[in-house]
Amino acid sequence: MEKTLRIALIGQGSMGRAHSNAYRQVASFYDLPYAVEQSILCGRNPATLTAMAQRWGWRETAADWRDVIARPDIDIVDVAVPNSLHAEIAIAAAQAGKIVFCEKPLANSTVESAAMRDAVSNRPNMVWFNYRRVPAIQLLRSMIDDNRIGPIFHFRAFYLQEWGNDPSRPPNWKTDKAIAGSGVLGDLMSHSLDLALFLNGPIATVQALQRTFSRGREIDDATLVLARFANGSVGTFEATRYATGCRNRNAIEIHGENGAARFDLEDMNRLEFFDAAPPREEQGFRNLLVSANRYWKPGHIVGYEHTFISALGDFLQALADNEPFEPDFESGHRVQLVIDAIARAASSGSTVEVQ
Ligand code: SOE
Repeated sequence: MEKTLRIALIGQGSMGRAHSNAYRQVASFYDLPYAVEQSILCGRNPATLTAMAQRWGWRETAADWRDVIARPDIDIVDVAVPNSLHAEIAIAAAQAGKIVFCEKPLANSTVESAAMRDAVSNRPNMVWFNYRRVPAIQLLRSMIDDNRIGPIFHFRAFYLQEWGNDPSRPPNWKTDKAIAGSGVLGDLMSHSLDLALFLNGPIATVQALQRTFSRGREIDDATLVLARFANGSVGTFEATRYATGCRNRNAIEIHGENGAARFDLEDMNRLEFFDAAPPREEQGFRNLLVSANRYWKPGHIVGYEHTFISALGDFLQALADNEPFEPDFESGHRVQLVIDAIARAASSGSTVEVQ
């Protein structure tokens, strides 16, 4: 029998839109024993809240998240507000017995992320590291599992945006350290770190350099990291909002004994793969068009929004099957431990072990 899961989304920003779209679309692409009901959209800007609720299919609006969490007719609380509010809302939602979703980075400190992880320990939960659900990343993961690339020598990730240097852009909470916790380290590099842990396993130590280019800001506009993975491979990570010309260049490159792979979100339906097996003269990178058959016919490409639909759909499928799901708050906490080590490495100038 189909059960209805009633959602409350806390947050009316761009992630609120991406999540709303996923709630609207998921039943069209996944056969689930659940109906998803978009019950309440909660936000603090009354001037735009009603219009957003109407446009994205929310039944009701609310101004105070505490009222929403207290309601017995809500099953899932989705936290998509600025980072400094994640812990309080997510923990309260878990204590109220809800299923909890939270945007990334999970928290602004490892103390918060550990408390969040503990609070949801007996509740289904998810952190929206949506890029794990890019079909090319899923293919890459299965190729790594099949030993097509490893043993891995190098893991290289860069997440490059340019808007930090745009004077016409109004200041927002992402550049306010008290709210965002960090700059590109939490906002952009958290994605690269989650992909690194997903694809190449735990990170043992880090060295780091951070730079603030804009006068008056306290957050890192650029973060660079040298990492040693537990499996013996080495990693380099770069995240910046000052990469002139790069809109959203979230890329990874991996080199191993058996092959290599390259991925760039700006061309997200492609995975470049190099197979080291053939004779050297016949070797070369192949550019694979990767498509997700769940959505359309082969070769009919997908976009950014599908990564959120897939995260939600896979979560609901795991819930129905009583299977574990990742990325969960534990995954978010593990990323937070690396973020914390990077921040300490940058301020001390020394090599720091990841806890
Ligand atoms: C920042 O510009 C941002 O929106 C991040 O917050 C998202 O996590 C990333 O996916 C795209 O860029």
